[in-house]
Amino acid sequence: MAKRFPEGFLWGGATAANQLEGAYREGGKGLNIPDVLPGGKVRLKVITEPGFNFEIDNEKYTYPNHEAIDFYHRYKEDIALFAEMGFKAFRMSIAWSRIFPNGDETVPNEEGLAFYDRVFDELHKYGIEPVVTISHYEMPLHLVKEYGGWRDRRVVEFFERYATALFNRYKDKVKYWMTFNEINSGLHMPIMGLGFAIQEERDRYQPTFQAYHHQFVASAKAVIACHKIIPDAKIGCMIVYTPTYAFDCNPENVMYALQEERLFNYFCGDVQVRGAYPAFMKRYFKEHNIQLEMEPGDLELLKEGKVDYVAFSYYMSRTEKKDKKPEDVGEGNILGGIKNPFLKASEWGWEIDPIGLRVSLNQLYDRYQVPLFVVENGLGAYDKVEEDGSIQDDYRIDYLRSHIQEMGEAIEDGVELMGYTSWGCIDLVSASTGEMSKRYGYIYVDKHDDGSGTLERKKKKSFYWYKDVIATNGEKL
Ligand code: BGP
Repeated sequence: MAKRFPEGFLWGGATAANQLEGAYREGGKGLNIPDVLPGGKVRLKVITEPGFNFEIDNEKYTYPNHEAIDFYHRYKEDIALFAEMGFKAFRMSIAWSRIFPNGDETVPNEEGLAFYDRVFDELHKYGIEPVVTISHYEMPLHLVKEYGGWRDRRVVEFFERYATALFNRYKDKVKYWMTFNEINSGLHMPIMGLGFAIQEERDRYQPTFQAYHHQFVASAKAVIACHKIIPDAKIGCMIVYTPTYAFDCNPENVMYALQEERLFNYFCGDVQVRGAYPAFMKRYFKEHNIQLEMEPGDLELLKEGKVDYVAFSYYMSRTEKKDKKPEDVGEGNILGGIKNPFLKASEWGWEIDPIGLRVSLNQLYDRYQVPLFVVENGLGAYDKVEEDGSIQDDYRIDYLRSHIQEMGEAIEDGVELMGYTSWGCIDLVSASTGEMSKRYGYIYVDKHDDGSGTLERKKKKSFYWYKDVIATNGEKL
């Protein structure tokens, strides 16, 4: 039995500029990180392992996100489809390199700003609230090459300028903001989150946490600017949350799981929500010989720039034990967790755990006591277009239904939940594979891994299902 979702609950879908816009050299846009990340098997290696050098090698690799699904030219058609499903909210990101093509300019690119004006206007035409991520894995490439990404303190100022330009321009159009997408993912994928490619394993310590400090200061400055420029806006942090279970009741494993959970799930959120470094990081910094360089006033800024809500993505849980062997690790468990015998996994090995979403919502709310927003969740799957043109994605409906049910339970538990924007509401390029065939959408896009396809949009079975879910405010699942 579905639970009643609150009035005004923000049902919708989520996307990111670099995964759907395409038009990667149009409108004055500069190159950014995903523009040079190849698609295919090599992608996961490039984003997680040391040694990537950010040089484009068009001969050797494919770059499906250069055209992506061409939202840049087709946003009107796509937004009309979102409106048909009854979306109340649409999560999207702004490509930093459309606004500041190199990242270190002082004057924003008018063509880039105008593009997002058109998108916001189109959304508002249908009463859809834009929910905007300021930076979703797409730092301008120039900042990466010239400054070493977030390792360089000067980037804080560039980001502040960028965020402030957005607040000033869109203050009447956007009331929901997020600073950095999945900020904690930089611990595993520094290229995507922190804008630098680690060259050796040891870079995962001093440079990584220095880069994090800069991001925290930048986030705090953006929060302060947002509150000043748009007093009725809400601005959140955004983390990838994977509740971490101990494999068994052996206290060694319980402690290990707790440590992993604190570092991955809570370190970033604690700084952004509570406005201070958590006590447990002191020991971690000491043990890994990390000495953060701070400027006077940084700690006060963190305190002042606390976020209004916690947004998070939820795809899977993680199971840990202290002395794990390589063969214990589940295939596709990108965070290195071990296989959970109680769970089935997606075709990419992501373990499906709807109750884990209820656990996450309760844990986050217990810890922070601020409104929560599920801004990503969904099933990546291969879809088949039947001869009659239909796409019967019952597996996706099952996944989403069970997760929405658990959200209802969490609301009953007392959690304050603002909304739900499922990931990839329209098929788009996958972040981890760089390909099209890992699909999440309610809307199918005729585009394939080799770049072929008409880009035609088709409604899947889940399109009609989600439309009913929204129309009944989550009553009919
Ligand atoms: C999150 C990212 C998204 C997204 C999603 C699904 O980590 O914020 O950008 O793509 O995961 O991941 P994937 O595309 O790798 O299946």
